[in-house]
Amino acid sequence: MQETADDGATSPGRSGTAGAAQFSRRWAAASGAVAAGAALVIGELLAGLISPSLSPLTAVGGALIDAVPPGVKDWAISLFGTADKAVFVAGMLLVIAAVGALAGILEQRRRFAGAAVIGVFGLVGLTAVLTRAQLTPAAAVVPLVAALAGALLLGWLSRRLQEGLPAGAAGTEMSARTARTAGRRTFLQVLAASAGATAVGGIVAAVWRGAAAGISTAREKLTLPAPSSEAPAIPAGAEVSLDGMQPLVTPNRDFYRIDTALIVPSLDPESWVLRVTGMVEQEIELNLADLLSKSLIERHVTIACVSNVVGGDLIGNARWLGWPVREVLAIARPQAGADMVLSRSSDGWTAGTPLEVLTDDRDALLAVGMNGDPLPLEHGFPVRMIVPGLYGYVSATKWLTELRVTRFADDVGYWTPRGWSDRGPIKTSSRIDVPRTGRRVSAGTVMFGGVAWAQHTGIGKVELRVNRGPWQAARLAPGISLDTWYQWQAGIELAPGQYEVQVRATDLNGEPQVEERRPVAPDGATGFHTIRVDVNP
Ligand SMILES: Nc1nc2c(c(=O)[nH]1)N[C@H]1C(S)=C(S)[C@@H](COP(=O)(O)O)O[C@H]1N2
Ligand SMILES: [Mo]
Repeated sequence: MQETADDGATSPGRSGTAGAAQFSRRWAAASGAVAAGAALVIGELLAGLISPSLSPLTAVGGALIDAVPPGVKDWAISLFGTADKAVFVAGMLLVIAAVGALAGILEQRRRFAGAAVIGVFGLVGLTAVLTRAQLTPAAAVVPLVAALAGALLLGWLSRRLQEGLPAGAAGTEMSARTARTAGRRTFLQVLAASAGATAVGGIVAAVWRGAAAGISTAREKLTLPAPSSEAPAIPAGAEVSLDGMQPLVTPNRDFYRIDTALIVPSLDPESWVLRVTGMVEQEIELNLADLLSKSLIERHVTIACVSNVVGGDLIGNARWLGWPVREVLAIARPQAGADMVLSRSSDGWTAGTPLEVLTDDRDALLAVGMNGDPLPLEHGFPVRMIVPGLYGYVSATKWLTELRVTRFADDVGYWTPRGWSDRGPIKTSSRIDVPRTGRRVSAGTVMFGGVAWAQHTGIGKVELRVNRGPWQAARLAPGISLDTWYQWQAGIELAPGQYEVQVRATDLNGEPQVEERRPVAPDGATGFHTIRVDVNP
């Protein structure tokens, strides 16, 4: 290949120019490959944290696999057997390294040219992510952040490299040479450190993502049995048709996620066991096959987070498939004096649930299914608890591994010593979803809509008031069950002007929700959801 004039050869006649050019091109390519690799690794690690079921690499890989004609796939499988995926991923990594090397060389020629190539690389990742079924906002952020990080690293490496080149060091011949030597040394050190960090990060990402991928595959292969008792049918009219309402049953991918897990636990369904221990006559060990062979029931239950502020969205409604907790406890036979079940997850997180809530007639479940699918990894695969009427922090243990029958006097759940109450019944509450606060609407009959919940008691009525005037009844849609939220709507005549609108729910025992505004700690927020509406003439 011919040396080009602008490649480190800006001072013709200076000795060592050709050598510097070669030094430059080779190390520019290396810088680019390292920067692209770093972007990839950052993307995979970040995805592991905020978007476990969809990373840029798996998205691009998935999109490519979907795009490849079936014949080619069969050919690849016949050629590489079960190693086809490994070969495919290795091929993708080679292409990424080659594109990175090119970006490195371009960046040396013209500042930002290589960064632009890495940007395009990020856009390819983003496009792939946007086409995948598991798409979430977090998943779309990952390729952008990764590409930005890669581009910054490339720019930085490339500037360090420049400082090691003849043109980069001015001054007398001697001092320039010393500066160049120092510059090269710095560059090589920085490059080696980046490459090392990328390699270590890559190994971590590969092991971690590999485990998650294996569990994802196991999850996809799992077929859940049909329930012996189906969820009650959703009554006609339960879902209010008003633009801007949330779906009555929350799709899995839109379901709020709250947990302390930095890394989503990957539990192998093959080796998963649940132990029932503590104050019981009979300790029990149960694997997933045992659990799936029981007669499972399916129920709609609305779960909520104690940290949900008034008007907040840390609440969701799903159809859960599982085995009633009371049945496993009936086999274990709790001893007299026990009043709490401390459920523990694989990562050590715990929740303390009153024993009576797990043994009464409500359908507290060892849940394996969510809206017809096995639990998503981030929602507790393979098994979690779902308890109607209690906040998640005292009941909804994900990645469940142990039920320890004990006493409130002897044990505490994870959040109790951290400023939260040991009991967490969900407080009756309501929310206005339509119109959104601050929204402009037209004068006349303004349509309002939203949800109200009082799990396991049920909602009796929902009312609205305008500018603290008299309460007016909203039309309450039929609920799916006492354990779910109810939708409501109301049309209110409003002349042009600005209004404050509030909502209040009353449960089926006639108990209205608490008016006093209280924060989420220690046992759940109270107060009326209040919105501002601007009515146009
Ligand atoms: N293992 C584990 N389970 C957990 C938690 C947790 O931090 N770790 N958080 C709980 C809390 S506070 C809530 S509100 C619910 C949320 O469940 P979701 O993420 O499926 O919506 O999970 C509960 N189960
Ligand atoms: Mo929560």
